[in-house]
Amino acid sequence: MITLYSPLHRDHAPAFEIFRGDRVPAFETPARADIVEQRLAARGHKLRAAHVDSHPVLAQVHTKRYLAFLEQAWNDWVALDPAHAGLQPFPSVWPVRSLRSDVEPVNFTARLGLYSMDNGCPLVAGTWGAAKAGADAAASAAALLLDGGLKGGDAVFCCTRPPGHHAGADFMGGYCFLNNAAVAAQSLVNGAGAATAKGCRKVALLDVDYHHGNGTQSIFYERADVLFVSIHGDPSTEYPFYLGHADEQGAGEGEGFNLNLPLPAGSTASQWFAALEVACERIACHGAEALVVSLGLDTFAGDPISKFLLQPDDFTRLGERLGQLGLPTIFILEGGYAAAELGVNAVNVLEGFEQTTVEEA
Ligand code: OKP
Ligand code: ZN
Repeated sequence: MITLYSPLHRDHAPAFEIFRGDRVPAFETPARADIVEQRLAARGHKLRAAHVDSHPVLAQVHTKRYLAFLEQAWNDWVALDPAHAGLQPFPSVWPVRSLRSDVEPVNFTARLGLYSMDNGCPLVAGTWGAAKAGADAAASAAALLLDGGLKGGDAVFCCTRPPGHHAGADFMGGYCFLNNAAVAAQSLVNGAGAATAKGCRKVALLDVDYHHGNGTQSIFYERADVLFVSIHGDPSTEYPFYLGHADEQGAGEGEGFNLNLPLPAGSTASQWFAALEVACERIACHGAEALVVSLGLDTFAGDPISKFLLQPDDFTRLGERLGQLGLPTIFILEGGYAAAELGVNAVNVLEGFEQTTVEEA
């Protein structure tokens, strides 16, 4: 399987995050992508660099003012005081109900709050570069599938971080800055790549991260061309708390094109695979010409911040089931914080997928 990778991810290396009011080492670390990369290399998978600039697609899935803020955020922060170069900015004020979000303040921390859903996105000098490299990989993955004629079973894996699925059109959140899965889906619709490569009329986006992909859901909520399906921890008790319930089914033209399958914290592999069956049936019904998978591996039983009970073999089984859909597929790395096991678990999904499609060909 083609894997897209850039070492720029390492420049996003926050020293700490805020957890229970305290500073703790960041869970979302460069080691994550490096461990996946090492496992890929050990299994003989080849790495490639992205070849498409995601800028035009980013402007379709994110707002202009959010992109402008994010690209300049570190410079603005350090311009306030040279001592800021050694500090991670965090928001401390947010425009919740009754406050205005249409007027962008001048104050840096107020702007950071305007463009954040939580305090879970530590910013460093290399954040924009790492996030942009992830978006470029997503756009490139779509171009590769389109250039290949959207053949069933063709797949590209984006071995990128930070993750993206919590990032909405105009906000960061939950370690996410740019929504890579949305960039991939939108690129497939656009028909990037060769002049002859027509875009997809229908795309399915499956999010298997433990945490609901609120950003991705919200970006496509009123669209029928991109079906969003997610299996995740029940937001009544699990992050991101304020989205991801089963009654969110889409709106306007998108009515019926959003499917949330929340499961209680502590759910077993058999419960999880029952939900996957429902997800796959919905995706098959959609008549999608391509699939984007937000591949979070934090459903693993050993994950330090999540509460599902999947084992390494279950990830192979996940890949096999996705392979049976017979669709050209983009896998995008999202969460997964048991770093030592992340390589095996991620590559198990990819190899499960490849085995299945090879047998069917
Ligand atoms: C990201 B992904 C705030 C920390 C909040 C929430 C978990 C984010 C998970 N101090 N962290 O979906 O794996
Ligand atoms: Zn997650």
